[in-house]
Amino acid sequence: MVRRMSSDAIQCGASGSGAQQPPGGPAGPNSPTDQREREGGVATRTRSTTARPQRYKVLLYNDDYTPMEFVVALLEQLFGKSPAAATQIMLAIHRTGLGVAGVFLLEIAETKVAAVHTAAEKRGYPLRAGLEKE
Ligand code: TYC
Repeated sequence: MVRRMSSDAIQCGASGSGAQQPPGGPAGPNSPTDQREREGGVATRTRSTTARPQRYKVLLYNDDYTPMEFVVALLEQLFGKSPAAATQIMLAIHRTGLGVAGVFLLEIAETKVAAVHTAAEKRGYPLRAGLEKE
């Protein structure tokens, strides 16, 4: 795919009369200067890869006091898990120490972590959540 990266475009300034000659002689019909003029004075580059925004795992950590039912309910309500998936994730956290509740763009992931902490604190539970780059 060829994509013009407008945010990467380099403005080359004046390209009409008064533009400087590049060192090494006058611009021929295929010189970079000539090409630039045909592209409206904006030098462009192409990329062969597509940028994908970084995603973050929201992790839940095990503790000895938060009730299993509360963790399952959070996974259903905040992370959209089915009752069966929420139970499996909760049990995996209980056995291994941590687990992935979901994967999100940074701002959303941060909001989820805050929501977990707010809900747990409201009930007096020590449940903790955190982020990890995907
Ligand atoms: N270990 C807790 C208990 O036995 C349950 C639990 C599971 C707590 C997952 C936190 O993220 C957690 N009640």
